Amino acid sequence: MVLDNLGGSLRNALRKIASANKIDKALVDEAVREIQRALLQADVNVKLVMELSNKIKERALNEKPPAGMNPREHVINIVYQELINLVGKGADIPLQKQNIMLVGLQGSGKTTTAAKLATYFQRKGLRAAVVCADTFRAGAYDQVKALCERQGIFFYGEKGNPDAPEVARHGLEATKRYDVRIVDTAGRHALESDLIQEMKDIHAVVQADQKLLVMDAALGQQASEQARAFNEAVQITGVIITKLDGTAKGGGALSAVAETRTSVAFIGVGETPADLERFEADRFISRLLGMGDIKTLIERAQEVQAEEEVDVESLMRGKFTLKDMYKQMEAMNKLGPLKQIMQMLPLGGMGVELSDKEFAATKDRLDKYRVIMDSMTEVELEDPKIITVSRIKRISRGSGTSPEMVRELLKSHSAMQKAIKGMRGGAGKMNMKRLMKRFGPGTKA
Ligand SMILES: Nc1nc2c(ncn2[C@@H]2O[C@H](COP(=O)(O)OP(=O)(O)O)[C@@H](O)[C@H]2O)c(=O)[nH]1
Ligand SMILES: [Mg+2]
Repeated sequence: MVLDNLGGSLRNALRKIASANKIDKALVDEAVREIQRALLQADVNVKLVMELSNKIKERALNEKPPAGMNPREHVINIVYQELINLVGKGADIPLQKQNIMLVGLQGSGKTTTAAKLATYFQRKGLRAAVVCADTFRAGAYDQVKALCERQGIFFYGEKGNPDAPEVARHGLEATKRYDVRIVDTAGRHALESDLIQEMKDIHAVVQADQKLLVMDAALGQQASEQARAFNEAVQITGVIITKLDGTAKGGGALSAVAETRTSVAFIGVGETPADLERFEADRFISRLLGMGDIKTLIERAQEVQAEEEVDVESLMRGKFTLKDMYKQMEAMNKLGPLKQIMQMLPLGGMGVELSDKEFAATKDRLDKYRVIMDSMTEVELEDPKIITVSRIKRISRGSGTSPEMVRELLKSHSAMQKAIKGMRGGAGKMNMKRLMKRFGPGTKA
């Protein structure tokens, strides 16, 4: 979708954090600078950008990562959370009987949105109708008529009557039987006092439960002024940002929402009545960052990491058996479906990303190891040192692999075992991924 540029630049900043060896002030400053640049280019208001940057810096440098989250994931999570705070929680539009009034400048997408909203509520099982209270623009009535008739939506309008509040009153009477009544109003090319007065007059008649400001995503800094004016006139209860399917930047409208302390209710993502989406901050930001559902990813990463970390001291006291190694490799491979996070988080902090090929190779290797290990006795699995040349032959024959494969498995094991033994007692925990990467076959040690 839109905001492609913004998303791209933000992703770059996150990737920088993800591939950092160490999270320190210099790195956070650099990443925040990049985020700032991205947001400013997308027309997000300077003041908001500064507030966001300060919060990210402050939290990234002072907050301790929660258990199970490494410092990189922690900082990425902070950026994600603060971006969600910036766009705010979505406005709550309940599925119930209500009157909705749409306000906004001409061309912002009110009439199109009226038909979209009616369609939305009808799909949810509510009876919806549109009242055309735009008596300003010549073609307004015909546009509503065409849009609604195509969708089988009941609409009311009076061609030729210039009294907008009166048309609104008649319209409400004519649509009494409907659950959700959507009143479409006129706009002007600019904010003018007669427009504001008209909004107030219509509002006095309609007494709408929801007063939604429709704003074009292409609006830059002037979005805030508009939002303030409409908010003062009718106390808007939410914002609909339209044309987010285009090349618009969206940041102006988002800033207006933040500044007027309202929230986004829906986003328009196309010209047809189906192109309306409920706005959910976390989904919106996840999508912007191209991470699918980042929350799930971070949760999964935490789980996997917990499994990966082995207690080195107990390993040094006890034995590191072939089974232990297999378990570790299996844990590592669980990350497989989480390709997205793998792309972001370099393995074991070594700045090495696993390619598709390497993934497939690890999976292959795991499958082979499983077969080989199935052909070993319990004693051999517990203490691979006893595996002699003749045993290797037997195991390779039994598993339908080659003696080389068996030797490769044993070599990996002994390399990892040595590394573990070589660790000082104080190490506590270590990251197995790093070891796997270094000592796994097929990679240069
Ligand atoms: N691409 C796109 N076009 C939209 C969207 N919403 C409205 N439009 C177009 O914007 C133009 C103005 O819309 P309209 O509903 O007449 O605006 P109004 O003057 O506020 O009633 C029309 O050509 C619509 O088709 C949207 O979400 N995406
Ligand atoms: Mg209109």
